[in-house]
Amino acid sequence: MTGRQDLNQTLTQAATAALTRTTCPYCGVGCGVLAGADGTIKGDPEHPANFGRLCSKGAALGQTIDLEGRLLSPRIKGQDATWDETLDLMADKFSTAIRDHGPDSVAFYISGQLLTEDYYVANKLMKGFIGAANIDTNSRLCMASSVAGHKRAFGSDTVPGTYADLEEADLVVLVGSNLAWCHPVLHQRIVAAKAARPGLKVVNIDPRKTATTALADLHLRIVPDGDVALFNGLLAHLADSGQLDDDYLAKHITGRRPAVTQARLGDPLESGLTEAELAQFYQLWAGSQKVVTVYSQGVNQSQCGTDKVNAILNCHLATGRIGKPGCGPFSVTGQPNAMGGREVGGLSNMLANHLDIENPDHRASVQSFWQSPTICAQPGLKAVDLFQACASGKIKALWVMSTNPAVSLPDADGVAAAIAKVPFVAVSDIMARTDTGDLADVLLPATGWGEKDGTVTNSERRISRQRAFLAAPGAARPDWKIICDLAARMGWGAAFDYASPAEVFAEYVALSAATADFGRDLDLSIFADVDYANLLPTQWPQNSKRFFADGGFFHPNGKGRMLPITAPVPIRRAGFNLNTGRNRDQWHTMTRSGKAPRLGAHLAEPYVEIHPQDAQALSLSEGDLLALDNRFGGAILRALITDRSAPGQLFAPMHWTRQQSTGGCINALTAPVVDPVSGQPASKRIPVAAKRFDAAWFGFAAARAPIRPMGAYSAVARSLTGWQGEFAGAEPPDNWQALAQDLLGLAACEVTEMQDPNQGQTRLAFYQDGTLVGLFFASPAPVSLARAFAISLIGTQTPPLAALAGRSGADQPDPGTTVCACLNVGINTLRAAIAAGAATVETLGLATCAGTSCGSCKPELASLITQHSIPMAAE
Ligand SMILES: Nc1nc2c(c(=O)[nH]1)N[C@H]1C(S)=C(S)[C@@H](COP(=O)(O)OP(=O)(O)OC[C@H]3O[C@@H](n4cnc5c(=O)[nH]c(N)nc54)[C@H](O)[C@@H]3O)O[C@H]1N2
Ligand SMILES: Nc1nc2c(c(=O)[nH]1)N[C@H]1C(S)=C(S)[C@@H](COP(=O)(O)OP(=O)(O)OC[C@H]3O[C@@H](n4cnc5c(=O)[nH]c(N)nc54)[C@H](O)[C@@H]3O)O[C@H]1N2
Ligand code: SF4
Ligand SMILES: [Mo]
Repeated sequence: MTGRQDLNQTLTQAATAALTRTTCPYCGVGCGVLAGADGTIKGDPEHPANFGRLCSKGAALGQTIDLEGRLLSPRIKGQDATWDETLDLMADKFSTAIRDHGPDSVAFYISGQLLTEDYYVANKLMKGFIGAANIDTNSRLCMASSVAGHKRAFGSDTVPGTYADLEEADLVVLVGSNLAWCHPVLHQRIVAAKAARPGLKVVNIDPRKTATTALADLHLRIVPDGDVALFNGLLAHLADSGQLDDDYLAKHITGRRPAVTQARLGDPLESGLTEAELAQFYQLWAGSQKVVTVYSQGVNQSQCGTDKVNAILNCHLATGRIGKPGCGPFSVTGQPNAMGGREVGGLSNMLANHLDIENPDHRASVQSFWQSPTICAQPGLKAVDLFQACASGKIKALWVMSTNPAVSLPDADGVAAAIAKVPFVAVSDIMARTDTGDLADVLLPATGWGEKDGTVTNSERRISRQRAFLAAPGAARPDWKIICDLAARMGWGAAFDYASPAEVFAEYVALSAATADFGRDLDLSIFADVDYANLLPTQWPQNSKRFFADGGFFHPNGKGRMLPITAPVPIRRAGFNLNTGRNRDQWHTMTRSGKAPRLGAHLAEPYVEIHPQDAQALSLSEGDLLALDNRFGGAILRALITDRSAPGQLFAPMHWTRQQSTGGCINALTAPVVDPVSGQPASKRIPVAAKRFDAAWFGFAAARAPIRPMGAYSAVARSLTGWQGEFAGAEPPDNWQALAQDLLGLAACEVTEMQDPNQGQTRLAFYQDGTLVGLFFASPAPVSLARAFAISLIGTQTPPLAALAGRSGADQPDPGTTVCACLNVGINTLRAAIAAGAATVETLGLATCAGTSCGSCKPELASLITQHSIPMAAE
């Protein structure tokens, strides 16, 4: 660990020895974690989300809390500055823009990774004091369609489900969700429930086979956006076969007739499924009293995302399968505080505490509670429009907090250019270098996970505490504090004079009490006078209360609404469709998870899955690179030839940025096309052209010091001994040694070079004082090499001949690419154990220990056993 150890010497022995009860900062499952300043991380056995379990990302948190790469001081134009200088400058820029161009000329773009307290004050500052609503969040890219769908059906953004419902259900339908990789602990809860009660059936609806598919009794490989046709078909079937709940419908629901009529007009075969598959699904659904439909980005991130949500909700409303144990639609949230951000009103079309901007009574009530000089009168710009307003010069001052839009928004290169055009840009982050931070005038160092205090709300409306167990490093401040410090300089100190996040939370709870007369779902009375320091994970409105089992919807008439939904016209066009999503062991733009070598070891390179037929048509072999492009931009990715997606369908992860790669940033290709209702970008359906990248050479490097991404194709990652990198170029360099030294940042060192003229291979070993500090292998074909072995030599005194052999001796078998990240078990070790007779995940675990810690790799162990090839970009 860099720096942190020195810092911690100042902490008392007792403080470092004790474990702090906190919450994981990654996904919306919201697992309880016991954490120590020495990097100890354990699952909290008492947390009701995980009961002690953690996934690979949670388990590796201890590897991400070092200070390497951290932003430790405010910076103005790249120079360290004091907080006073920085905040004065910011206040001046924001106040001047507001004075000269009006409150709509400034914007905040924030994040579902902020804590509720940070989110609450950011929203209060923009909507109540600046007086505009140009505050949007990355939840626009994530949950907006669910929010809009809930509001249309329920009259409020209410998630009625609980995790226990998944265990109690007869049927769990996973739509557009790779739960095994993205909500692993929730997935494991279903796995355990299914093992205990094999009658529990699982259906997976996804155009692609994923790790989640392994659990499913039925995989429905629909065409992209085939969801509406499918759920409309289901509704029509349920209606036609007399399976609707007439009593529930009569008492609690409006819109039955038009919804059913519209559903009957659709053609379920447009889902891309066969009659037999449809019949099987309908029968399972109709025959299961307890059905939970879990849905995620395959639903939300679509041009018809909100309609998909309502097509699903229609089926649950029509059958009364909602709000009862084991029943309900369940939109699982992505980020740790996606739900909390929605609660405080962090989106540009919400006010605060689930109140509406458009409602004058709501506005007046919030303004009077805040005693604010103004209140926004209309919704602000949604994320994609907000960055277009940056490009057009309308936004004069922009503040980005805890998100990386230059990577994660569609048309990422266009967004980067738009940010660069804004006259004044401030970025709050924990890291010194991000693709967005690189474009900022001012960088504000925030305290990160483990250093900050506050609350988060998980997918099942459970509010848990994040607690600090590390001192704030350098000059870093908590986000809520930075926001309040700026508000004070803009003249609103009294309204932002909080001594602690506990005071912010208390105000948030008090606002919900003050606006209780509006009868919204968000009732936080259970948190009034709560002991914040010792707050236990608690669901609102009451731990056991259920929404909607007996009606009680939030439309003015108290009823829920079914909506007539029309399936989109199927698009048939030439060329490839690029689908995007996530990897098991990386988190978004990798600023944190990318620091953990054992996480990087799972999939160390940006890759694209392509069907064997398409690969053949493009003359692609395993290990080749594929160049994608369209009118927005281009990407170069390692081809992973697999039948997981259908021909014509490609899949690439969203994680790689310009910091770790050239050519890996996938959103360079995404069109800024959004769902018209929610404004959520359609990140899963990108038309691209694809062709083989004609590389003159491929390279692999391992080094002790950071490796720089450069050239036509490169991808760098942390390794167990330092760094590793993959490269390719269209032209061979004049001088391999100079190129390698440049890539590896090595000036003074001894070099050994080996040439294999027959195969055109070049191998270089770099030494400093007899220690191997860098290895570089280049070849005209994809480099075939035991990478884990090469990496293991860095930092040792291995002589050049052995180091450049490129494979291990018989006494040191090469473990191969990591599959089990927790216990560092490689693919070769697993294959050997399988060859020796390990025929189940359990016996493989006994033989190799793989899968016996967090269990996130179990689906891959199973697929290795069933002879499926494993998704390794580079083995
Ligand atoms: N490991 C890991 N876990 C994470 C995250 C992470 O970065 N890494 N991020 C978190 C966040 S913020 C989020 S939002 C969640 C996202 O969690 P998920 O939504 O589960 O993840 P994705 O991989 O984005 O997309 C899920 C699936 O949607 C499918 N899909 C694409 N198009 C369609 C379609 O038209 N219909 C259907 N039915 N499916 C389709 C894709 O093939 C993909 O398998 O994960 C959270 N958890
Ligand atoms: N193509 C494609 N694009 C997508 C998606 C997809 O599926 N496909 N998914 C979308 C979704 S669902 C999401 S949620 C987004 C996520 O996209 P982003 O939000 O852009 O991704 P992150 O890497 O999580 O960015 C968080 C940033 O906050 C910083 N940070 C961490 N902790 C703190 C803190 O405590 N305070 C501050 N101030 N900063 C902190 C991190 O270093 C990092 O730079 O991506 C979206 N983009
Ligand atoms: S499932 Fe994994 S990433 Fe999600 S909260 Fe739990 S430990 Fe963290
Ligand atoms: Mo997300």
